[in-house]
Amino acid sequence: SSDHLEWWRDAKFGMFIHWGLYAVPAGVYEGKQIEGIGEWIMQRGKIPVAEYQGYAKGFNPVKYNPEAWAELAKNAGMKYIVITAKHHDGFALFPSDATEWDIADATPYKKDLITPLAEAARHRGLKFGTYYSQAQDWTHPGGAKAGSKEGGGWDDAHKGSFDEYLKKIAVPQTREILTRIKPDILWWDTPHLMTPERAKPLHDLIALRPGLITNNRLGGGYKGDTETPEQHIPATGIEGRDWETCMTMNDTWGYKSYDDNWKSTEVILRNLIDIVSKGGNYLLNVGPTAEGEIPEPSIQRLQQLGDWMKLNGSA
Ligand code: FUL
Repeated sequence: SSDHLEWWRDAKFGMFIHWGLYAVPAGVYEGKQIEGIGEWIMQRGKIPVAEYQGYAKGFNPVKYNPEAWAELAKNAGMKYIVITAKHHDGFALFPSDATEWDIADATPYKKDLITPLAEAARHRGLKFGTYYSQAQDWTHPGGAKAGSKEGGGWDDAHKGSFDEYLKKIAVPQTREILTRIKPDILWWDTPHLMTPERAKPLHDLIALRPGLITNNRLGGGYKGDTETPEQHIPATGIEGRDWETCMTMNDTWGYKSYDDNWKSTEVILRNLIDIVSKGGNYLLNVGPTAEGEIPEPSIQRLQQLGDWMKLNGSA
């Protein structure tokens, strides 16, 4: 049954949050601006694992205010939030028993970043989702790396078995997320090296959360509930499938200090109207800083969207 999608179909508009250690270098490595999306800086800059791990010591988001983030989303007319619980750098923003490469063990901040946001969202009647990079992991041995063969990478520390990585990291962490954070949405990503056999143990965990909505990025032939066009709007929607276009407000998901290529509020609003008129959802991204602040240009745009919503009776 697809009844569990009812709230999601009504929701139309959500906030995507790409937050992680990549906000520390914020697009600059060894004094050079690294091209491309900010959360890929480790791969783009071929940063050695030990060196990248050093960013954890500089990740102390003392200005993090989950209540304010949830309030910002709510006032913009958004009905759900999806945040990176672990992106491709392998770093968990929640305390994980499967690794020391997490907020609790590797940073001066030490406290869970995910559950407080889940609570702040739910307190306001918003649904809550977690993004989880199940295949790519550029820190734990054996994790997949786009552009590298199985077991390969740019650092000897990467060597290892992908199957072992799945067993020791991806499966236990997915279980932790589903049993402790209890999200309404699980947003898989980049299914490199995934096969039906490798995807099945992850897919089987979905049963731990009745009603969980998953996307089409697990791999191994699993289609999930939703299609996920990225940075584009399908010309005529997607026939016979639920879908959600995810988009950035500038040119990066993760924070980059010098990306000022902001879309105007008008463009963002037109995208929302275009998507909703074609039957899709719009998952609009913000990339907070390492101190825990959503960039001011994003806040402004979200507030202006909220003003429009109020004028038009939708928030
Ligand atoms: C992509 C990822 O590789 C990007 O970093 C980002 O998370 C985007 C939403 O999905 O495939």
